[in-house]
Amino acid sequence: MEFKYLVVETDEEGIALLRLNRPEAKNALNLELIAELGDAADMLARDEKVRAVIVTGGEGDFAAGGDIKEMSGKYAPDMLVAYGADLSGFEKIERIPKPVIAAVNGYALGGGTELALVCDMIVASETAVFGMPEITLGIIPGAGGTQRLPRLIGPNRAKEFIFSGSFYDVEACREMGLVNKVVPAADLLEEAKKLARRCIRNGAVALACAKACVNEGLNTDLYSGLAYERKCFSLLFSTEDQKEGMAAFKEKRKAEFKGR
Ligand code: DAK
Repeated sequence: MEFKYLVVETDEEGIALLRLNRPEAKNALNLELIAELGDAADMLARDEKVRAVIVTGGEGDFAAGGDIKEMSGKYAPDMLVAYGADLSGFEKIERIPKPVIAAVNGYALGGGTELALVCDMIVASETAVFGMPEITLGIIPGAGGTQRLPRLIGPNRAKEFIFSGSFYDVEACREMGLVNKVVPAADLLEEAKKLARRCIRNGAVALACAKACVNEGLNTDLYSGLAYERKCFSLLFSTEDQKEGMAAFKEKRKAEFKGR
């Protein structure tokens, strides 16, 4: 699949790199780029060779947010139709049934922080800067920031983040629980890959179920979440990977998972 603003490559380990590539605008997320994210997410979700995904801006900025120049002249009806209909790029990334890691360098602002939030884990370089400056533009976060950020770091810290529109360095973000790991910029992609490898040595079906349980559970009450988890837990006993994992334990050897 050809993209205008993305570069997608999968290595021999099955780790796909989804790199935003609009450096002249600090990877600002225009409608076309957001739609491409959705198409890339569909493709990576379906591709059986892909076992984990790293979303990154590469050595440049992660993303400086939604495209302010594209949005500036619009009125509510335009936004309801164009942007309202197209949260899909973000949500499709969130729903890829495989581990998805954001590897963040430079600015991750507004929609950039929101894009990192639809990933399962965030590895950030020492120079990364996060923030939701939408309020300084007279708007609010519109791609999940007011919903996903408080679920991750708690409502009071999220309100400070959103109400102030301030920029935060990685140390502050680590303290508030926004990022999983802070690494030197030169090691960013390798560290993200290491984390991906630690996940994909496990079975793909169990990983997909674990991700679904956490994400579904965050959207529902405890007892519905527990019921969902119990069903997934039980269903995993119909997989070859469960038989292999438990046999390997008994035989004191390393499991060879097939994702079946
Ligand atoms: N939009 C458009 N262009 C941007 C941009 C942005 N968000 N950020 C940077 N650029 C462009 C700059 O205009 C400049 O272009 P030229 O002037 O060279 O043509 C180029 O990138 C380089 O930027 P700067 O010259 O400004 O570079 P600096 O190093 O001086 O500053 C900065 C970097 C990142 C601090 C600064 O550019 C900045 O403050 N950018 C805006 C950050 C921001 O306010 N972000 C929030 C945007 S609102 C939704 C989807 C998405 C969203 C909402 C809904 N749906 C699907 C429903 C998201 C909304 C937002 O994020």
